[in-house]
Amino acid sequence: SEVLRLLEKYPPRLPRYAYGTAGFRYDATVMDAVLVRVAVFCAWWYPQLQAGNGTAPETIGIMVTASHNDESYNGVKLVAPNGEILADPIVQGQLTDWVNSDSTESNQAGSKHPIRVWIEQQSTNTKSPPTCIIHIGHDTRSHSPSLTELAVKTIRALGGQVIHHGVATTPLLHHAVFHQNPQRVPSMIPIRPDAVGYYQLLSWSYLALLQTAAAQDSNSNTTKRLVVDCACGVGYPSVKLFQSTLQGVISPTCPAAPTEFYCINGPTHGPLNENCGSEHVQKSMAAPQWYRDESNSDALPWEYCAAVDGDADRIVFFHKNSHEFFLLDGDKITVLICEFLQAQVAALKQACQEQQQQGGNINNSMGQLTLGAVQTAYANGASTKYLKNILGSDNVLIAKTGVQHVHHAAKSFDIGVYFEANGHGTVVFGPQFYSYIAQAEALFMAAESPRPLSLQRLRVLPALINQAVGDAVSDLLLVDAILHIKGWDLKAWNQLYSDMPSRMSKLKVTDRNVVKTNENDTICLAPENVQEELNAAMKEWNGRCFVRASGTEDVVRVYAEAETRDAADQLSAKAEYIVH
Ligand code: NG1
Ligand code: ZN
Repeated sequence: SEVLRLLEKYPPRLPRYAYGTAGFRYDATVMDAVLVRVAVFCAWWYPQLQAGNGTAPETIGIMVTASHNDESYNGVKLVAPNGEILADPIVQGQLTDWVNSDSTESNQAGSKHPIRVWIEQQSTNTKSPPTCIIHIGHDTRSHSPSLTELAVKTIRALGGQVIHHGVATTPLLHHAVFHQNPQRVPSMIPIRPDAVGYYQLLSWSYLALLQTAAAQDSNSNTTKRLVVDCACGVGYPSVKLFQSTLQGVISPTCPAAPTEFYCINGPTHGPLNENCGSEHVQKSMAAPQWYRDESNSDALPWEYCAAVDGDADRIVFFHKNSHEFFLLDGDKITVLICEFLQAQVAALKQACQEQQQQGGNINNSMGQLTLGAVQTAYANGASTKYLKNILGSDNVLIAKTGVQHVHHAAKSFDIGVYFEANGHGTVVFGPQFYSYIAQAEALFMAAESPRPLSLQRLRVLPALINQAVGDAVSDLLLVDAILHIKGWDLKAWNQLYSDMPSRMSKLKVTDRNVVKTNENDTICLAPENVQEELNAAMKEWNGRCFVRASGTEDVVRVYAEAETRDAADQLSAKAEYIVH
């Protein structure tokens, strides 16, 4: 069969492929075998996902990208049927097992891999209905189209249908899978599971949120310029498409947005993620190179800037002028969003109580909404302290590195805010949130009272925020709208708390996988004695440090923070020495 031929033509090129922090990610030259096998796996897995209750079929997604890594890498991320990152360890294990099975031959015991047996049983009759429906997209790397084509060919050879999004951001692909099931978010209008639906949803919800600021003050009719560094990747066309959709939505009744997004570093301007993009800005604490017109880079207004990564699922903000640079990372974004949400939830609660009192109808059946934040061990200690202060320490969790883990933990709250320090994050809303909002709506509607601003804001957030996955464009708009509502610039936001001095470094070691950590990366379990030595170092410099093997690069990462720059640097050096 065609599929067996593809498996033979693209044999595994590594002794073993490991499922990393966000799927498989390797040098692009060894990824062809992975794409063919991932595609087979999706076609095999798909029929097991169907509920069989007559509802619209679920779909899954394959995203070809190596995110923040340099151009030489490529990778594949899988979108689960609920639109989120594939997080099921059993499925990840099955997939890894299949990718590494030498699928052209029987194993020693003479039994074939069950997926190979399944392939052989597939009839060549590929007439309707399709055996599976799979969304596919890819980033702007030079090898992404051909790797994607391998997956497309494989799926079609198995009688599957491909919904091809071409060059897409990772969050757009998640949007498509998430909204394929129209019941996922309560919405008055159907949301299209494609790029058109994605940019429309962002446009109208962004404007709706901004409008709640106009109701507050009227002296805000000057346009701000927000420079968006797009890492020389797909974020560039994405922000531009958003802008053109936004222009189409603006009408006489709907005023123009107060911010102009000025994109720099598009796909043809320079090397992907090199000296630019969110990873560069966050890890080197420096403004990006401007590839278009370097000599003139001082001409750019660097006061209000953001940087996204190579597949536009992460974002950080920064400010630069002649004498200072400061970074607003994922931790600062978490704090900004949590403060905003907490204020809106409190205001809505009060407004509902007042409305009930006026109507002489006090009932407490609306309950309480829990607001929580999830971070990883890389979160700056000052941000964790600040969040615990405002949300209560039980509502701040530390999860294992990787959005699949952080996202899952955030779902334990009615409103769960999560960001990794590198800017990868979003907000998730649970069923209790939607029922609370519906009850509040009913309350004000019955009394024929106008909806309070807090309600107008909270009800639009689930549309603006991509609840499937971290989304740089959605986060960009959310942060901009919150700052606008608050009347803040980056300086005011940055002053919420001061980061503790920290240092993050990468170590090349012979085998990074000998470093094993506990369930949230904070304790090193192997090699023996490492944690003991780290404990002694932390005591000596009165700081915090941890080490872990990267799941996306061939390095061990070392993180250290302490009260002073000097202590953080020394603690970092000591930790590096310990794991070396
Ligand atoms: P690794 O390489 O496993 O540390 C990096 C990021 C993660 C996550 C993934 C996926 C850091 C320290 N690590 O993982 O937070 O974003 O990439 O892109 O930033
Ligand atoms: Zn990314």
